Amino acid sequence: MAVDHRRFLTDLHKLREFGASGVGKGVVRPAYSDADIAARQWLAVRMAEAGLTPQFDPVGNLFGLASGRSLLMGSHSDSQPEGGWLDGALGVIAALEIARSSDRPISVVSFQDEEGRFGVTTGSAVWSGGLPLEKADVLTDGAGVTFCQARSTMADLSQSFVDPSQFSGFVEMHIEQGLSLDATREQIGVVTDIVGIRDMSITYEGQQNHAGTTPMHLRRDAFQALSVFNTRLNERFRNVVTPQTVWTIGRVELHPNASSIVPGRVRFSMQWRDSDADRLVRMEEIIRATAQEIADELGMALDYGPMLGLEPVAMDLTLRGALENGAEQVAQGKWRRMPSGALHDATNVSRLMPVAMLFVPSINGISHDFAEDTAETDLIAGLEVLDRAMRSLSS
Ligand code: HGY
Ligand code: MN
Ligand code: MN
Repeated sequence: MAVDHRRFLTDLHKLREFGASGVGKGVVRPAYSDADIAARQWLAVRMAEAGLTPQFDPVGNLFGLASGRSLLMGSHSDSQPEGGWLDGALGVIAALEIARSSDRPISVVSFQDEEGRFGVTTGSAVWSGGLPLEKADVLTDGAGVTFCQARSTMADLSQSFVDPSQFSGFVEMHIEQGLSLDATREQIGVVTDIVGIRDMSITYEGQQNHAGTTPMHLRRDAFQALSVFNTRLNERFRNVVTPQTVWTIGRVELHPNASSIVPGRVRFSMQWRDSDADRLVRMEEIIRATAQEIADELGMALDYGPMLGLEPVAMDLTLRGALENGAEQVAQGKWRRMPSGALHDATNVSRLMPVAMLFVPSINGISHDFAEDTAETDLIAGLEVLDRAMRSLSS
């Protein structure tokens, strides 16, 4: 049976209704929010209608299982706090459409908390054995809710994890979330490898005090510590990084966050990514040394949260070859091989089985923003590539 473009697009738009932000096509569907859980329940019904057996695992990863040995396809359906409608959702709905139309058994998955409300790709990290459940359970979100508390709000969770040995491999379709394909008007990217990441929180504790009466030279101002840290880190990284290396302080909690109080405490996220595992280690050494130096200079107590991370991984050559053949048939002269600078569940799944990934363009390279979008013709081209690849694998 051929893939049904209309049914695929209709389901993609239907999934967007869960947590639709009201701004453009954006969604607000963080892991374990009411919108996320409702979307997963809707997906479970769609899986059952496709002849798959839906199963929620103990952390809320949703599998739609084909009987017997199958190829697993999918991605995630949770979003960033301000997310786009395609990040993750595209891979899940494309997988559903392939499962409905393919002659070979295809299972579908929507992993939980890929966007890292609690960790880094938490649901697939736990399922793949990369993150023990007891360690995941004590991770907290920005508001102090634990992963254990959040997952216990989901009903219908199975007591056991899905056995990965029933799957022969994993294929994930995703938007690129960068500028490469859009800039050159190419339609398809076949992923060669996915970068590695480290992520942890850093806390400086100084002395909270009155902003009018505390002389500058006596202050132990936590915001000043963060400010100096950021500037010095950027200088120190210069000799170590490449143009592809990235690092981000994306969340800052300043306490008590009031204009007439010298801030006594700051907790902030420190994340860095690179395709070279050794460089990730070197960067960590610089971060820790710089943070300690500033703590000593400014009289701050320094504390670190748990270090989370994923190593860089290469895609499986056989599955990748099938995607390349599909790309050549659907988008001749308009596709390329490329690395992924964003993280994906495929990194975790590669611990268990061969994995491969396919990208379609992101308009203006924008993602993790309500403005994220992709041309409909490119969404369909991606689905067609997947379909051709699956057919060539079964023959
Ligand atoms: O952050 C990432 O790369 C992914 O979108 N969670
Ligand atoms: Mn994603
Ligand atoms: Mn994302």
